Amino acid sequence: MYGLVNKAIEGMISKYHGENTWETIKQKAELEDIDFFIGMDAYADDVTYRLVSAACEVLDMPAEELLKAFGEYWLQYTAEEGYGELLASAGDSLPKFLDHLDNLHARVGLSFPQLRPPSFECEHTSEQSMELHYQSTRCGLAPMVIGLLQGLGKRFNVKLDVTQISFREEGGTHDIFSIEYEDS
Ligand code: 1MF
Repeated sequence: MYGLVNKAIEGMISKYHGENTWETIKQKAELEDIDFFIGMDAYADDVTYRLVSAACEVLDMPAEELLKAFGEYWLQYTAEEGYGELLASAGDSLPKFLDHLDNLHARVGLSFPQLRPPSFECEHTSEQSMELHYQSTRCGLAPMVIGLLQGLGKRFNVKLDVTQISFREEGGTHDIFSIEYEDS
């Protein structure tokens, strides 16, 4: 994944647990030789997975919880680190944003061809509900999507309820989330 993702993990851990904890985690992930991540460089996915699993061990947190927190953090982080306009251009409401996510990734992918964007497809079931189909080349990131959705709820000031109704891990073709939302 692009280094931006690893930088965001570093940002979240340093902010909430301090620099020393970050150094411990980096060492546990056997990444001590990397002085810093470069946002626009593509890294092996393995680097990110190792960081997540080392962080879970050091912080004594289940991976789902850490990934959820990271999903929420990602929106804040990218908004502040130069992608504010990109996010703003995807839409000014939860359903619009989700409808335009593939388009957002396509735009990033034009400049950064090593992007392996996930795909999000909305099936709008009412004014305030949808089923969201998430397809990714990567495994295990559904909890991060739940965090991303919670983060979008905060961004648009919308209360939402997310339930995962299909699990790729359990033999589903892909992950599906049922989302109910309400303007605040
Ligand atoms: O392949 C990748 O490197 C990659 C990196 C980040 C693919 C996707 C993403 C973003 N995505 C991460 C979780 C899903 C991963 C997967 O299933 O394979 C989050 C998608 C998302 C969902 C809901 C709401 C917002 C979301 O993201 C918005 C977004 C998406 C991409 C970027 C920024 C915001 C982005 C911008 C620049 C990038 C890489 C990603 O690369 C750079 C970095 C620095 C300088 C130049 C290019």
